[in-house]
Amino acid sequence: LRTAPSKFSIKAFSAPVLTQDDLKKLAADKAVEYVKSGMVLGLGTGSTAAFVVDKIGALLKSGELTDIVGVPTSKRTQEQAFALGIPLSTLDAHPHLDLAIDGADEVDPNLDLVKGRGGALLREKMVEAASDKFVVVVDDSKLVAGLGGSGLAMPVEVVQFCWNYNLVRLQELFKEEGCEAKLRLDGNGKPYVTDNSNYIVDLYFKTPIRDSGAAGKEINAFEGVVEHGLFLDMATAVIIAGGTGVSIKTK
Ligand code: ABF
Repeated sequence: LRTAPSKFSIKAFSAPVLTQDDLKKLAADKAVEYVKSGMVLGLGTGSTAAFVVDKIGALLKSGELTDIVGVPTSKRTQEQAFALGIPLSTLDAHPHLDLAIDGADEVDPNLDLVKGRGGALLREKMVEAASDKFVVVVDDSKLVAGLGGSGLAMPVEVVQFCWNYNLVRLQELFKEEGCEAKLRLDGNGKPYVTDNSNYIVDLYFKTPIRDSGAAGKEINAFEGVVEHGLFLDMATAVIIAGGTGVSIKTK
């Protein structure tokens, strides 16, 4: 009997295990395919959006993209983009954006979102609402059946003045969902202060929000509430990276 040459032997192998960061990067790379030279771009915040900003910086450096203007959604992103040499602007100078790409904390089957666990919800909402297209990049851990259903926070940005007054009102508003409202703290146990010098009240629900459209309006009707983390009817497409690959959901 002759044995087959080793180059024809069959070797058992296992598929590489993708980390959460690998998945985020896969989604980010896919989203950057939507970016074309000459665009005014909303630059998101968070670990997934940071991969997008890195990639745009690299493509500008290699010359594959030219003439890009970025509008950052946080001071963090502004610093990252500046360091990468991405030309930056503001909504004042560019009130109309071609495309925004950002992460999310929860995505429901209607492509409605919870955002803002990274603390940048106000600027994110302003920039993304001003964009023709808003592409969301997530790994599949962010998918939920109903918003507020992950057991993690739904943030509300409030003015510092009498923040506890609004915390109590918000908790009361969602008492049927078993809401617990907490002031967000920073790493030193002090109130977390947003880029806009406000505080954040995080809402934790025992059951998903029943009517997120009504909830968003009721939250914003509270004097002293600046913005909430429900991003409803805003996403054009959601790019989801999971163990089986990347999928794109559109409305
Ligand atoms: C931003 O970053 C936020 O709106 C959201 O809170 C967060 C998601 O972060 P990550 O991509 O790190 O999970 O997009």
